[in-house]
Amino acid sequence: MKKKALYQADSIKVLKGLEAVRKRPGMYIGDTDDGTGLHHMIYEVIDNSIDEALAGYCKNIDVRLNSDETVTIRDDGRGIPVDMHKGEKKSAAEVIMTQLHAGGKFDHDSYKVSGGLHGVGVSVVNALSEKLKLEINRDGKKYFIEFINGTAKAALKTIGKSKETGTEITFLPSKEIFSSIKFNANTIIKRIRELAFLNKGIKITFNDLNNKKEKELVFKYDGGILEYVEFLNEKKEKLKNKNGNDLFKKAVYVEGKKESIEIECSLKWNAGYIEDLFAYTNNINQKDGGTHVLGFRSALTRVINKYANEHNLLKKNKLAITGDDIKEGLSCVLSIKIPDPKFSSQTKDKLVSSEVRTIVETVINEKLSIWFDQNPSIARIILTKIIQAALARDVARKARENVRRKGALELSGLPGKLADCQIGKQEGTELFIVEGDSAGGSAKQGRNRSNQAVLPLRGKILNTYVEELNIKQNGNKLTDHRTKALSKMISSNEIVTLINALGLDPKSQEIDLKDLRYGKIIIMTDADVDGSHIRALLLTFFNNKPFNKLIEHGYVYLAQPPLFKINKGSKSIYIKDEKDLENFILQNSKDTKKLKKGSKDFQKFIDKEKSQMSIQRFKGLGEMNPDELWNTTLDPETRNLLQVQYSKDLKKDQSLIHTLMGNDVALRKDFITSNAINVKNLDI
Ligand code: 0RA
Repeated sequence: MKKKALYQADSIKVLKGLEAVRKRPGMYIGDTDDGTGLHHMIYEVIDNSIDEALAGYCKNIDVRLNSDETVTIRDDGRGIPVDMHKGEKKSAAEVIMTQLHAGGKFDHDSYKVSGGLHGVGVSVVNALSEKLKLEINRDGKKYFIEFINGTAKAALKTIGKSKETGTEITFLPSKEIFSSIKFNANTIIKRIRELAFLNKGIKITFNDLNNKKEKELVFKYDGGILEYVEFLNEKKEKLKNKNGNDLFKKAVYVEGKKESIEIECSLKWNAGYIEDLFAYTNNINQKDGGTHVLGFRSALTRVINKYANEHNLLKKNKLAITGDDIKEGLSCVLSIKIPDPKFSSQTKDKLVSSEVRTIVETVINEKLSIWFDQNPSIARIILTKIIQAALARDVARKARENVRRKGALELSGLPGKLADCQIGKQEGTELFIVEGDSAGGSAKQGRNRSNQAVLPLRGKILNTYVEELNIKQNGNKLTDHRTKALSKMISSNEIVTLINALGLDPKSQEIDLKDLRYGKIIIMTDADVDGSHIRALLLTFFNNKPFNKLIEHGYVYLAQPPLFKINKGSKSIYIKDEKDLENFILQNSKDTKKLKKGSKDFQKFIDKEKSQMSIQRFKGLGEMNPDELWNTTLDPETRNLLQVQYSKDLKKDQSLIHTLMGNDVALRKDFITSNAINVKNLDI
């Protein structure tokens, strides 16, 4: 292509670019109806001056609202370049003001960190201005160029001499674009103050010529974000030291740079409970945080926990400090500057650049650790506040869990419904785990309400036996086994209800015996095969970790409800099982013949005596009336409890449980066949 053709092609591109901006201004500058876009016009120009300042060439920025609806932004930077652009026959200044994203072409030695909310450049401001005047002081001269709706009225010209350097832009926002062009001074002041905090040392002044009463406002903070944190804390109640003075003479301030990411962070705690955290990337606030905030939080939590551990501050409280504890009363400003940030959306409300997280975490971790080590007396007071928060949270959590547990038990449609006892402590209280609702009903009525609780379970509970894994194959055998058993247990509503009733946490790996709500856990099932099965299932559950601790410490018992009732005149005698019945018959018969137990004659004799007596065989606990149940099974004075204990041969115990409850059916069949000889009465 020839030079001329190239020039025309470029001109067309330029026109198209600014046309696109005017067609969809919202996409470039923000909402044109609610004022955000209008104010971004000012911020876009200021951001360019800030970039000049960050590059080290500018110290002062002046912002002025004029009485003719225009606004002027002036800086003492290098001034926008004025040299003729080769090929285009236009000054660099004109190109910068009329081409989208042209700024970078003329400035290779620094990256733009501010770049405005939309990072679009001053050309967008020009495109959306009815009128824009640009004055440049550079190379000893004063230059001038004026634009109408984005198009230069004439080429850049020299209008005088100048000893200074800098840029001054005055613009009138287009009434065709914006619903209103009235600026809000307070909105601008807020942003200017924020920028002054975020960029230490830069002086930004504000003048509103529409408000005669208001004098010039000057914002300059040599302490930068440290002063920002002090400002945030001004009206808050101070955290005090021993002498009653503000604990922090100065907020904590740390900074560092790693892999072209600059990180600055300042923070201090006040006496309140609210967190005030402001995160910025390239001077833009992320109200939804992002990777920089995540990195900061993990570093802070790590530093605080490390300090607490190194100074033995947690031991006696048995606590872990969480991020939530640290947050209380924390005011913090986190500001990073990074070449090419990635945000989750156009509005830049959340930073997503993933590399930022670890870099921020590393820098903050290192610098904050040093600060804590160098300020032990302040650190101790901060830690005291945080540990108090952790303690309060722990108490609140326990209370909440209590309420939740109670609520679940009282309101739930879960199969088991606990009838609790009145005494609220472990000592002297008992929980009866009862099979079925009818037995549960008798037990609830017959018990001593003050110290005996009843939890009826409906039918067979889940078999929670989990096969032992092969030890040699799997190094993680123990943990695997535990998680499997635990998830199996938690999958059953009945079992979760039981665990809750015991006062324990179904998901916990360890049991604190102090949490246990009852001193005795008594399994009370019918004296038939179903009852035995349910008892076996319950014991299988109690044999699982961590609940086996309850067996080991002797908390688990078996009730011994009678199987027979013999009416003798007006008296009733209760008899536990078949064997006791035989003994009873033998003792009470007038016939004192010596017969060999198990012989045919012996059996005949027993059967004869039985038929002469009034014997009732209980088919279940539900058949007993509440009084009978109290007298035979519940009353501590007369009942006979069996304590569940492991034998001396733990391996043998576990192998028996494996045989009875495991997956190996053949093994179980063998066991039953070889033990069947001992079974005389099978009630099916
Ligand atoms: C492009 C290149 C250079 C400076 C600027 C733009 C610049 C733009 C604005 C807008 C408002 N104030 C500004 N100040 C500077 C670098 C110039 C050089 O290398 O000398």
